[in-house]
Amino acid sequence: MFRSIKYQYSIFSIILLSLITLVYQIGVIAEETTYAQIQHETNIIEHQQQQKEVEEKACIPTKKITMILEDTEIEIAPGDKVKAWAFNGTVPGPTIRATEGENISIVFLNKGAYPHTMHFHGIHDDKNDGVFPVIMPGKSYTYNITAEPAGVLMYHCHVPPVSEHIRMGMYGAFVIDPKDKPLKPAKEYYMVMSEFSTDEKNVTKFLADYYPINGYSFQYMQHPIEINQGDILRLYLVNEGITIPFSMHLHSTIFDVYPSGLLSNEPYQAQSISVAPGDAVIVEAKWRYPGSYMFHSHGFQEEHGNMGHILVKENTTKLTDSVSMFDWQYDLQKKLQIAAAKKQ
Ligand SMILES: [Cu+2]
Repeated sequence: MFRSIKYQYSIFSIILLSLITLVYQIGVIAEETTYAQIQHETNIIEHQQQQKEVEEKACIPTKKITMILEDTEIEIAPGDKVKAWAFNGTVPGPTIRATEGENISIVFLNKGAYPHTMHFHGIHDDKNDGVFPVIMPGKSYTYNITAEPAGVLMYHCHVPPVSEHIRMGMYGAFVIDPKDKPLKPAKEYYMVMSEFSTDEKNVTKFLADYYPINGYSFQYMQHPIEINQGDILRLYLVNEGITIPFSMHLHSTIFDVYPSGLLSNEPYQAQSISVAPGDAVIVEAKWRYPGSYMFHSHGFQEEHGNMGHILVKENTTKLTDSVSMFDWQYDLQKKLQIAAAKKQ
């Protein structure tokens, strides 16, 4: 009897001990599972946070630009004015310049009477392609683009009929400096080729009345482009016309050309360079002899605004860094297009 009680007690003890062990193990497993789950969820949250930070960093614009479109009147040749749809009051609009890979935010405000957009050449998604949405009068839209590829591109309105919106003046140059490949020291200018009709009822007529460089006919005849003998003159040239190519010729030199305005292209030598509507080139030229030389597009355009002088100065010192003349050019353009127009 006593043995039986002892036996039963032993069995009971073993069962109790087993139960306690089992409960403990279940507890440990449950705790480990909960910990693993928390760890897993933490990893997901951390990953999402890192992803968000990467995306936010990629979207942070390093350059913010405001473009206000207004209906205005500008002078394009002495005594000749045209109605224009102008970015920030000028045709062409301001030249946008950025470094390759920079994130640019462009706030476009349409203060004109018609719908417009800003379309950029280059690489971007469809939200920032400037075809849709169309920006109605009084509305604004922010375009977020990355500056790529290196070279010279362009921007223009893309509301149909596009040729009319371009002829009315909605365009400009977009220069992208290479990030990791410094260019040779040069004196730098931009040249936007365009067409103007003085017939308000026939803005898109095939034969334009003026084909100016940077919006004012023959402006560089009285205000020549200057370069020292032996230094490089770098021209960022875009054709914003809607009809025929411009065949730019520089007197007394043979020059290097980056086809389509892209620095990734191998340059070649040329005596004149033909640039079709919507295309661009970068030209690098040097002069052996000091003097005053002409530049112009060959053909009909040269007698209709597309001609200027380059003054090559004698100098023994050489450029050690590139010098941008963009501000000088834009100030001259504003003075001629706006200030002169207001005087009359
Ligand atoms: Cu437009």
